[in-house]
Amino acid sequence: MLTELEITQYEVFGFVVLRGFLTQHDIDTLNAEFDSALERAEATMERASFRKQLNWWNFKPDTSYTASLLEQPRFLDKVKQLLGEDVVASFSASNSFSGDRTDWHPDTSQKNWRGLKFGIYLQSLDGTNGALRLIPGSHREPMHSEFKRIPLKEGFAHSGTNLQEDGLSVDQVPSHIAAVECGDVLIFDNYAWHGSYGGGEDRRLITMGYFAAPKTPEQEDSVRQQVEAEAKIRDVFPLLVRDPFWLNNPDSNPERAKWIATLRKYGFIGD
Ligand SMILES: O=C(O)CCC(=O)C(=O)O
Repeated sequence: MLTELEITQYEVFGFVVLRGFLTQHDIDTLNAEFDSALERAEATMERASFRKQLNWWNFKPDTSYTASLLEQPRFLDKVKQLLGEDVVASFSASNSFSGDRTDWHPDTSQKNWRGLKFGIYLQSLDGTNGALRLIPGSHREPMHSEFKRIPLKEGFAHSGTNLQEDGLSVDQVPSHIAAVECGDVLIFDNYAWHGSYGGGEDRRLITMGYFAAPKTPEQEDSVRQQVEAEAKIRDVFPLLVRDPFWLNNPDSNPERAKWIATLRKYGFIGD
């Protein structure tokens, strides 16, 4: 379980780092599955943009351990502490970055959305080689929207940025550098602005996305808009797919069955 201090950090800063969270078995298995899926991704698509990013979802049989983290209580219990009991797991993704930067962006600016992401880097990182940078407090207004006033030099998938040739480059923006050892796990709010700088070849990141099940019409709208956002990003990254292997739920996991029903209801999964 998260401590009171960890919950407070997440609430106030918009992120928290859990140190030494993974076992060596986790790290070895995640890397082995990553190797096999990376080969498929390299054969399927080009690395996108200056990020030189490959991005796929872990719902095929050869990444089943990675996907199973979504359901493991050591992750899920924490999500429930932060978002409430009724949550939905939306994706388990892997990223290989070979660019030296990721532009500043939040995962969403969609109003009435409540969601978070786990970030698992499969190597130790600091400010010199691509650790995630976050702007503390940018998950909340007014900072979240105020940040859009800053002219930025680089942009990729997020439309809400003020892109200008002479804007700030990633490393010129004041931020917290979330240095990690392999085995640490980050949790960050989907509204938090983040980026990275200094990365090398094949910098590996596994992410897991969860959101609070919508309770009001406004929240339902925001979830539907997220479906549209997901479809747009899939145009760039065609391997962001919920494979039938995961949807078939062979072990009849009750949490997964509930998530799939909600994902289907809002249109994340077609018929
Ligand atoms: O590590 C990076 O370069 C960026 C990761 C990121 O933007 C994300 O997971 O949303």
